[in-house]
Amino acid sequence: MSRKGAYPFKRLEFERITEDEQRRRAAEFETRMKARRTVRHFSSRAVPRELVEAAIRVAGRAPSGANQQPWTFVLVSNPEIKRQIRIAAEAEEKESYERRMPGDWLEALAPLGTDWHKEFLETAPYLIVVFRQDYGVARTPDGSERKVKHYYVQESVGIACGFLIAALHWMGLATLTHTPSPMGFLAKILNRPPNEKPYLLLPVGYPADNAEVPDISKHPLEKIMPVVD
Ligand code: IYR
Repeated sequence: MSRKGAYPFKRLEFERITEDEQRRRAAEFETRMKARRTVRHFSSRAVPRELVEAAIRVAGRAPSGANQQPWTFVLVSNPEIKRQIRIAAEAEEKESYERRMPGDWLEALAPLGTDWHKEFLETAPYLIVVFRQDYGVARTPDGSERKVKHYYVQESVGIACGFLIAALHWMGLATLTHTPSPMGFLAKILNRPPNEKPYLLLPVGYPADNAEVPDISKHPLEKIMPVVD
């Protein structure tokens, strides 16, 4: 039976491990992931670029709707571009904090101590600016461009960002999930095509020596996992 345009299928490679090894890995991963914190105070200490590239390769392995991989990870280390991003982000954030955000939003954020100052956008050695591709662009044989519908874009890019953040943490790097609002300026500064919309701005680096984080907790399993046996 042949299906039009179908991929050839191959045997799944699946590593079988003992239950002891599964438990060991579960505990190791959980211990490491429990230690992940969003960091807002970065050191300017350089990060080997190969580490960030490895993490982005991992993100690019994420599952996506129809395997369309509707993401672009722009890697920024150029100080002048980081500066432009900081200036534009702070202008938007200042407006948001002082005028746009309703009282209940400001109240929800107050315990975290955030404000419109975004020094980390210049201090962190790398910014990964994640774009979602709302549609693809294919070239037709006559050389013109055709829009290709993408499916489950938000979900796919969200999953890829989860992979990215976990990979960076696993390799000993700190991240901040930053969403300056609105973020249209990122597409302009980074010269992205019209099918790409900013999704997440991820400063990457080492925490500053004196970095502090709010003493928050996460919901226990019982609260997030109702069981249906
Ligand atoms: N984008 C703003 C506000 C902000 C919003 C939420 I929801 C947060 O969890 C944290 C901050 C900022 O980055 O400050």
